[in-house]
Amino acid sequence: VTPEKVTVLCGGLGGSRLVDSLARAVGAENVTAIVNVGDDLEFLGLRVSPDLDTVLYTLAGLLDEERGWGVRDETYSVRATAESLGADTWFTLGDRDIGLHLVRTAALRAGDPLSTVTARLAEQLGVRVRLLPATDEALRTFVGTEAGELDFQTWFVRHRHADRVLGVEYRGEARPAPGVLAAIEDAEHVVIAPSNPFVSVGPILAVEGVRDALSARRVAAVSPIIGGEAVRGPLADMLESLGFERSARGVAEYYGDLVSAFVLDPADAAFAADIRGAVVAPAVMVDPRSRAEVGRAVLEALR
Ligand code: FO1
Repeated sequence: VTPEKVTVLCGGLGGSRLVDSLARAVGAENVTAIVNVGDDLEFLGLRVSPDLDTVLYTLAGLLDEERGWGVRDETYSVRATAESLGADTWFTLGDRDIGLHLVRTAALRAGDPLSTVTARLAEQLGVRVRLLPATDEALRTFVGTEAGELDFQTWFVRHRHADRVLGVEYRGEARPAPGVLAAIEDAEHVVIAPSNPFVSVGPILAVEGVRDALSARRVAAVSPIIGGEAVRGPLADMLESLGFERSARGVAEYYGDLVSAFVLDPADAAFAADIRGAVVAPAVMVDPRSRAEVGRAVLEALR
């Protein structure tokens, strides 16, 4: 039997849960995740890739599930020292997490591309899903707000995403990382994870050649909105402020022709008639035990 190869476009928490669920359904070695890097930042000299790390930590069983980012059982000695020395520590880095950022930052400074560094980190953590940053180049997400334009993490963490988002922009001429386009072209199934379309999936779609590669494939998206609300994060408000309906239908409208199957939670079954390729299946993956089931349902919808 030929195993089914699946490629997933994803951001952090929602994305990592779908990747985990698909890995449970078809085997980790058959799953490739193309991950957003538009949220990446340099903080206290360290290069942090929050979405890559959320996927890594989820698959390695290390994620702080309650918070949805970082490592569980963390300590914060480094942060306390930095603060006592006058550093501004608005972005929280735990000691264990910092260990990973040190290794990544050193390798990048030595000239290794992010994709190579990520593959090595995955191997060290025993993660068998193939993780590809969407690009090895600098692609950064900025949001336009009434308080002016802010880089993603300043808006999201420092301002606690309180400012209404009036526009989103991806900066940088980013070419796809090695393997990204082939992973879209060669997979049996291509899935857009239930991640924020504007700030998690949008930056991946902005990478050169990705939209074209996708438009040659049948692509399925899993709704990040359940019953009119995001499982977590500011997506529902963003849909509204960016001119879309605050619903799964609003997300389907954003993707438009790019997507030919759209997985909706039973709570949103009423929208099915208005959405091209709508498939109703349970989409909640908070509980790790229910995840294999969601992965199987998504694949069933695609077959
Ligand atoms: N989110 C927060 O709300 N506050 C933080 O201090 C914070 C630190 C942080 C450190 C490492 C990391 O991988 C993620 C971190 N996040 C934090 C989450 C992150 O800002 C967002 O969840 C993602 O970028 C959105 O996908």
